[in-house]
Amino acid sequence: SPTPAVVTVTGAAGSIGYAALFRIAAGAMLGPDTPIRLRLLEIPSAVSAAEGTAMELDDSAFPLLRDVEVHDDPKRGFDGTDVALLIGSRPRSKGMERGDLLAANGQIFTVQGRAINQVAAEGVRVLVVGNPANTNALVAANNAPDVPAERFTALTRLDHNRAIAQLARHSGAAVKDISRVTIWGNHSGTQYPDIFHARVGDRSGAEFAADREWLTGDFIPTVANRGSAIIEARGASSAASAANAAIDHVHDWVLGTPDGDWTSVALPSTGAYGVPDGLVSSFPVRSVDGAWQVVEGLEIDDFSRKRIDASVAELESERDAVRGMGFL
Ligand code: NAX
Repeated sequence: SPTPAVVTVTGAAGSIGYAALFRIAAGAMLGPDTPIRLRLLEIPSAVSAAEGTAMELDDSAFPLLRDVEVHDDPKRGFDGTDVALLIGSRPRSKGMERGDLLAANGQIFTVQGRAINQVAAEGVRVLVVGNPANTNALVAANNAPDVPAERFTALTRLDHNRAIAQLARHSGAAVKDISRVTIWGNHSGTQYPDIFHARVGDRSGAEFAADREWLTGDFIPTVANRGSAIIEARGASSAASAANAAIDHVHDWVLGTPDGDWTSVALPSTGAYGVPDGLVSSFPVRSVDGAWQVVEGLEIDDFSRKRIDASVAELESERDAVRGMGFL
């Protein structure tokens, strides 16, 4: 029978963790043939809550679930991990400045990057969900010098899925008939959801993009500000949709993107599309033999270029800030 995969989830007692763990244990992330060993990593004050979740995981009697451990020590939580979902991070509290937020998270992702470097499995794949996700992934990758940088990614799949949903609603096409949407840049308000290369049923996304009033007045801001709209409506931030996107991300990374399509992933740039080397920025990517490949050669017009550059500039300023604090 296939070797079990060790999956570590940080922030396991939080909302996204709770929404993700049961689906991971049910096989939604690594497929119906891969047994799962779960490692829940939390801070000490949330270990008891994580243990409650572990009890519920037991009580679900998932056939694929081999065992569940709860830890508050990253060296134990990441021991032998094949897939690490870094969901826990320090949220922005009232009166907290951006610099304080980057510093608090710089600390967390330095410690976790080092632990992954020391104890994770050889082929470890890392997905950072906790915000600021791109820059947290950059810090973790830089603190794991023995792990290839491309194994560190950040989540923009939720933005990608939101873009598909908005395009489906606007065009009347079914979600399954929409492909080749791209999120560029940072998982933040500056992200650029690009539909110029998309397929929408048998039409081209560029046809829809030609309606600039809809594109700039509705589509782009709706996708980029969707997180705030969810908080406004629910009184809590996106949880199940974020968990779903994290599962989609790892699923496609391990099992491949569908033929003829691509997805969006934030990963360390190797210079494609003029994005400075090393920045963890979102690109159009395909998963080939278990590794991400940036889709090359897409034509980027001035409209898109300006928006990609603005988001990349924000990533550079976040990088400069964490570098100034000594995390890189
Ligand atoms: P919650 O506050 O419900 O849960 C976070 C959990 O992380 C808590 O249980 C906390 O104890 C734990 N935690 C904090 N520091 C930790 C550490 N050093 N090690 C282990 N665990 C730690 O937040 P939730 O709604 O689950 O959101 C989690 C993160 O996802 C937030 O940073 C949020 O901003 C981010 N998001 C990212 C999204 C994306 O698309 N990239 C979308 C959804 C979400 O906003």
